Amino acid sequence: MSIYNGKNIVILGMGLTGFSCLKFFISLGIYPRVIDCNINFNSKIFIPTNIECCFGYLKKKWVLEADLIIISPGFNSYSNVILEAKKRGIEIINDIEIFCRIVKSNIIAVTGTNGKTTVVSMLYKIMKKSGFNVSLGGNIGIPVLDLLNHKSDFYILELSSFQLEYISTLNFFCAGILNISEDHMDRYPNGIRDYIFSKFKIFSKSKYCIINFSDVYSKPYNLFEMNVVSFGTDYSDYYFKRNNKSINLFYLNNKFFRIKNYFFKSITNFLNILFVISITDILKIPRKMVFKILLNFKNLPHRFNILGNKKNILWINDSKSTNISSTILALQNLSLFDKISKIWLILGGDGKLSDFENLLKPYLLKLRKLRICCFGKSKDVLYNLIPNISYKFSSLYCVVKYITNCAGNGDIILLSPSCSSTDQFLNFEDRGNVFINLYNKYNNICKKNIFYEKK
Ligand code: UMA
Repeated sequence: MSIYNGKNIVILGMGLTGFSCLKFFISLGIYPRVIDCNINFNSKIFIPTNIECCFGYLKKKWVLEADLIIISPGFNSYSNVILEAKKRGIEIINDIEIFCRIVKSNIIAVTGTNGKTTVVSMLYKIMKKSGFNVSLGGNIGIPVLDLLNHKSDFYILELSSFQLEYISTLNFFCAGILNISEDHMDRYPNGIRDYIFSKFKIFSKSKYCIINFSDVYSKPYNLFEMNVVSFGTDYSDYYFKRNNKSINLFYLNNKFFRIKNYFFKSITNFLNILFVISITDILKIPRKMVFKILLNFKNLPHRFNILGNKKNILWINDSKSTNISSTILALQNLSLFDKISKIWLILGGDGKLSDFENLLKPYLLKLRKLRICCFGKSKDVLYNLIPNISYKFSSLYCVVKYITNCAGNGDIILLSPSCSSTDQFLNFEDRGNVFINLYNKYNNICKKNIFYEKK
């Protein structure tokens, strides 16, 4: 008998998370109810016929008569029904909480606004190559309950703020926040404080807490109660210094590595590297092995990927930039490039109620070089930031068509939209793939178009 037997359980959302939770309960002989609000929900055939389902709306009665609610990260915690369930004291948890209750192995948990998928992927690769029995899952796209099939000594979990909201069994071996900046403000009506609060939960009872000292929002007030390993500025345990041709990495003021010619053309990546090394040092993985893997680590797709330099115009796909800070980082990265003529910055999508005023402030001085092309749901807000250098379009297709007519020698075309993609695309990958196809098309690169083009 498990602690879940005999309970009236309802699963909210039947995406990746919901399905893995349903599989888990069925394996225990428990048959929860499931709800998905999508009217066009088309995965019903994958749900066993003895499961009670509600599709198209959030059936309040089922939610409020449940003993246990299993919530998917896409559900808004501030919806009336969820608030009412909380008021009535109904237990609400998620797949990560179920996982943490079961697993006794060491968990390395990583959160942050930007870069989490990259660092967990780096860490996983290094640990695997070093002979650790390790699994990777979470927000990266692998629901954690699916990891239970592969018994591991270490689990690396990428966690979003939405996932952290509903975990109470937090007892990680190592927890880290890469960075925090404004994102998902449509889900946090009380503003960034709630978002930060949810991220800070990751440190509760963690044996090692990896903290970014160069990031204002990432430092918890109770630092002195934690076993902190810091990275970032030169007041940190791990930091880097840049000179003309190389980057030097330091640990406790001792230089331990010199990176020549910036093998990662991105400032963010140096912080990511330090974050990873702070954990591999705890695990006592030889640094030689760590660097061997890091030096060969290819940027994940859609993250500041240079597509090519055709007709002396550089195309960069940074479709994963779904928030302001990520686009600011992309613009900062451009400072590593010599002799730029114009930067054609492509912004647009669903702005998630972000305050875009913050986006371009640091770049006001360099505006002569900047041209902004906006599309999608937030195009008007984005256009109005600096109308005299901005252009509006209905779609990414129209944006690229326009830019290719105007761009010239030494220009950079940067897709770094600052918005989520779901108003016009399936996800950021879909948006990035459309951009890649357009790059191929306008440069007469004959690659088989495996992705469709949106016009
Ligand atoms: N749904 C409702 N009502 C709602 C919201 C959603 O019924 O109010 C339904 C949808 O119709 C859909 C299902 O719920 O059928 C989708 O659930 P979901 O949005 O929670 O998504 P999952 O498929 O379960 O994927 C989730 C994460 N999604 C989100 O956080 C939005 C995935 O992260 C994650 O990979 C997966 O769990 C496995 O852990 C994606 C993401 O966009 C990559 N994350 C955000 C980010 O990185 O910025 C946080």
